[in-house]
Amino acid sequence: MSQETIFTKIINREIPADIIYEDDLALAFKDINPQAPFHALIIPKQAIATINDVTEENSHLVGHLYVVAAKLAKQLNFSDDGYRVVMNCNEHGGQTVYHIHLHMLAGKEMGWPPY
Ligand code: IU
Repeated sequence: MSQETIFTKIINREIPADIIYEDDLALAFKDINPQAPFHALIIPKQAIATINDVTEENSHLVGHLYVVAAKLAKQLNFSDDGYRVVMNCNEHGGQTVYHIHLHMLAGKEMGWPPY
């Protein structure tokens, strides 16, 4: 399942976002409701609705999101202190936008468990 969401509009520059990274496969932008001093979303340009829709064919896109996270962490100097990446799935996971996105949170020590 892949439907157009507000993230497709961000990819197509139809609505504004604070974009911090882009390549052929992915885009990263600041979350409008940050939950940490640094909170960005890293998304594939191809719309994949949820983790349930990840397949052998599109899994390289998911792996690529982590490559982007590692690049951003290096660029922004979060690599050593650490950071959190998380992807929510469906209602119990807390997903609200049905275009997969890796939350990248940094700039403070996180708690665990996350509820
Ligand atoms: P979730 O894992 O699906 O709940 O995350 C959706 C995130 O998208 C959430 O943190 C929102 O603040 C964020 N977001 C955004 O950055 N820009 C938007 O236009 C919309 C949601 I709608």
